[in-house]
Amino acid sequence: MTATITAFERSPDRGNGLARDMRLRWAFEEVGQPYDVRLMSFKAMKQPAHLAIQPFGQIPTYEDGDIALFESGAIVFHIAERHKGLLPDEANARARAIMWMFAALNTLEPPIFDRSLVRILERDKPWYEERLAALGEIIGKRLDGLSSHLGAADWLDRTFSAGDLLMVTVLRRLQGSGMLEERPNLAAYIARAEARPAYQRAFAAQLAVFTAAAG
Ligand code: GTB
Repeated sequence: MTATITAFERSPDRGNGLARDMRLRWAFEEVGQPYDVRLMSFKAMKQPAHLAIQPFGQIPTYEDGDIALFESGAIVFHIAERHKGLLPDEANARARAIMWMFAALNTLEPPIFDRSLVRILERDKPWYEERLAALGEIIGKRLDGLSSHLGAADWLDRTFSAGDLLMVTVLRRLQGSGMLEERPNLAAYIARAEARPAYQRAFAAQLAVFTAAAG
């Protein structure tokens, strides 16, 4: 059976691959599994049928036979557990890959996502500059830790894993901020991931949705 995911019918990021369905699309491509996509309007995302699967009225979701999931990290993990290609077989290496999945979503993503929200929602507030600077400082420290760990390696723990996949989708939100350029090994890490054929296919698929909607 082919899994179905949900995605924005018209992504506010204009096909830049920043919406979180990109993580699922990329994971499916890495493990060589087909997937279907149900495109959703903002209105449909808040209707009972979708809320029954995603209680917060968001995308993405995943449905396959008798299982329905939300939370992009949980879904990537589910895909990675069911198919080879995103988690090592060796137990310790697998645990470390899962650790990096959590690091991406728990340690890096919160301040990076907050920064995006502040830039969109709080630009006219008196605290805007101060808040942005404070978040920039927190993010900088996290990036420094990540950059030191990565060093000259290609991936966070020897071979590409779901940890890298999630980390790169989180870091891409900082493109254009200057923070990645200040840490060239992180910029190169993202470029290396974006050059993967699976990434390219996933990116093209989500961009095609935006292009068709913009028509
Ligand atoms: N923790 C959840 C997960 O990882 O699945 C978060 C899901 C989530 O934030 N979904 C967003 C959503 O549905 C889309 S991805 N938002 C609509 C709503 O809450 O009503 C986040 C996102 C949105 C927009 C951009 N963008 O424009 O660049 C990027 C990412």
